[in-house]
Amino acid sequence: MIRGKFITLEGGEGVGKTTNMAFIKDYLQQHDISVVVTREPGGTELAEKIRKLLLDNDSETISEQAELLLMFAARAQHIKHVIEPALAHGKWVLCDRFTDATYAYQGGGRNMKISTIQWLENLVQGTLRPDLTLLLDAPVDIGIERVRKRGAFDRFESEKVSFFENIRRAYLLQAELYPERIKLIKANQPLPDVQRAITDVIRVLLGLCSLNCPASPRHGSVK
Ligand code: Z5A
Repeated sequence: MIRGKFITLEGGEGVGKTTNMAFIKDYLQQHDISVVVTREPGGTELAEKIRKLLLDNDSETISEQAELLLMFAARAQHIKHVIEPALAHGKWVLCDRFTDATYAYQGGGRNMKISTIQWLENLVQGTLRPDLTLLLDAPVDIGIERVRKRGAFDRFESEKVSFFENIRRAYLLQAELYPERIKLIKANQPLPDVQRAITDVIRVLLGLCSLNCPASPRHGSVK
């Protein structure tokens, strides 16, 4: 059995991750790929309970260390019960956020030590890393405005603008560190253009296009 591919979607608030998950799933299915769609924190019964603890606004103050450990506790469960079994059965896994979000939110946003995050990443994931990460990037004010229209804010969404600026910077640094894996998609363009840029990247992973025929320059969105 050929192992499946692991694709993650990343980015700050309101950049369009949820919107584009459905699009990518449909695109892969059109190419006869069996896809498991999931998210972090979450993806299993226990991990979804941890998600609720992390996002709820009304619980006691969660310390930065507890937040980091809860993220990885949920991830350990998710990997063991959903991600690894699916990949081992040849399915592709499409996940809304993964460990790059930890580097961005807990590292960039909460100032947790990167070496601690790396240590936990190695402990919990072993050698598991995404095959492809699509990083949807837009200026912070655009994402916040989109989320604001939606109404009630969760615990993360209630943070100050500087928190989100730090997260964006941390995400862009991840993209610089791992250019082979993380592909930057400009998310502040009309949705059809975002989706064309996403398709261009996924076509390479599908082997429909070689690395020598990247996205056409008019999209200007693929590193
Ligand atoms: N978190 C963490 O701290 N550490 C970790 O390790 C992990 C996560 C894994 C989970 O929330 C929270 O957990 C998250 C980080 C933290 N922080 N927060 N908040 P989440 O996964 O639900 O993340 P989110 O950022 O809150 O999701 P979101 O607000 O739903 O954003 P989105 O999924 O990227 O956007 P969307 O719902 O697809 O789109 C937002 C709106 O914009 C919607 O009305 C769309 O129709 C519209 N949209 C989308 N694209 C476009 C374009 N191109 N043009 C115009 N309008 C658009």
